[in-house]
Amino acid sequence: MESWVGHEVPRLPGRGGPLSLFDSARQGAAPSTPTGAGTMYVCGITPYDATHLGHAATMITFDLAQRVWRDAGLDVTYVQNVTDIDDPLLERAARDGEDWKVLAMRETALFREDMEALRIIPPAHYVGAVESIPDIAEKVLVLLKEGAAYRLDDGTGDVYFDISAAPRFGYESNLTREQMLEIFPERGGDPDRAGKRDALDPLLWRGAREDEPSWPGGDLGPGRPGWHIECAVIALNLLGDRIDVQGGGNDLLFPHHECSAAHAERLTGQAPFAGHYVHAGMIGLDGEKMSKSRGNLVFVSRLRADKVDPMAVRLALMSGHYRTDRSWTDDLLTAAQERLARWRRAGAAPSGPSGAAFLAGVRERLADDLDTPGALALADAWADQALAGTGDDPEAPALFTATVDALLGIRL
Ligand code: 5CA
Ligand code: ZN
Repeated sequence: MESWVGHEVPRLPGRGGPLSLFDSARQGAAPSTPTGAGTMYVCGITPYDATHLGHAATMITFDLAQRVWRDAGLDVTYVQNVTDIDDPLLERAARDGEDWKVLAMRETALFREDMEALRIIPPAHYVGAVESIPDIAEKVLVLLKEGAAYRLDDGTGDVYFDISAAPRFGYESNLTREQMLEIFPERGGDPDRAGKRDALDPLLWRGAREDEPSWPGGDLGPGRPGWHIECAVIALNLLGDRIDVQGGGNDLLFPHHECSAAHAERLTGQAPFAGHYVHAGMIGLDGEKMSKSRGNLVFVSRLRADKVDPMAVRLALMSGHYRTDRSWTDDLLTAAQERLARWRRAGAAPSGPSGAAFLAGVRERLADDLDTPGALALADAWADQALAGTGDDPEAPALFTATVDALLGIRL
């Protein structure tokens, strides 16, 4: 499907270094791209509600990764999905008496606008689950034929993945079976479904139900795809058998990314599916995770309608480290608005301290697992000095402005 419109990214002098990223599988940081190209797949929205600040923070995280890779001279291919058919979408549409397709189209359009306003570099491929159904059905059939999947014999046509076909199962999330069993039903899993071989086996294909949309699945029979196979197939088709980064919020650590990796690895015979599994922290409100089910959401579009500068929203979300679960507060936004105004004044100063040193410092901070608090502190220090009239580099304000634009995505 259509992506959103990007902005020009200023070219900076020289090159940044390799990006070290925390990988959930290794439980430690490691260089993210050994080769001259970078491939990244990020789990996008299920479009049954507007983009909230949690979605925005996760998208900003992977936007930063893409910016750092590009600055290091890498050729980047970034893919993001839209889960435009799944239970939550159908449930919301039914609750509101709306056509699920109309709901998905409207919220996806709003997401695109939000991403543009936040200056997120668009993915090369923005892909819906629905448009991927023929590819997904084909891969589910392969898993069935190879004995890695099985059909329930209750007449539903539902097909499950057999996790015993994934000997490494658990390597990505590093959870015990007890922990997995606890989390699985909270995140869409159905451990108690009768007829499953293992309680943790995930759904690959849901056979057609009378009151639900379905698509022809060839030899699979009509139905619709499971969630984890959606992301595995889209990533494999567009990025190849091994990707550098599989990204999303830390709510996807298990079962989503564990199962996607298990599906992909079984299909390709290669492991690991991703060089890095990267997880952004949850954004909460007043100490609780921001989520549709809790209803404690702050929407990007609401802030935009209230004339809040999207650059201040972006700065506020970057003031904490991406891996930290953190809360959105009014104070955070106010501080970001003040910081943005100060940076703008500093960027318009006649001179400042060395722009080259500032650029090198920001590159170094971001290459270290996207240390945005460190990068923002360097920009604050540079701005303080420029506004105090210390530093006599007349080129520095322009380089300061270009650096925060290219590397932090903040347009002054
Ligand atoms: N469509 C699936 C992924 S394939 C999904 O999780 N959709 S979502 O709309 O629930 O979330 C979209 C992205 O935002 C995911 O990467 C998710 O991990 C992330 N996300 C959701 N809630 C939050 C939050 N409160 N804070 C940070 N990131 C979040
Ligand atoms: Zn996903």
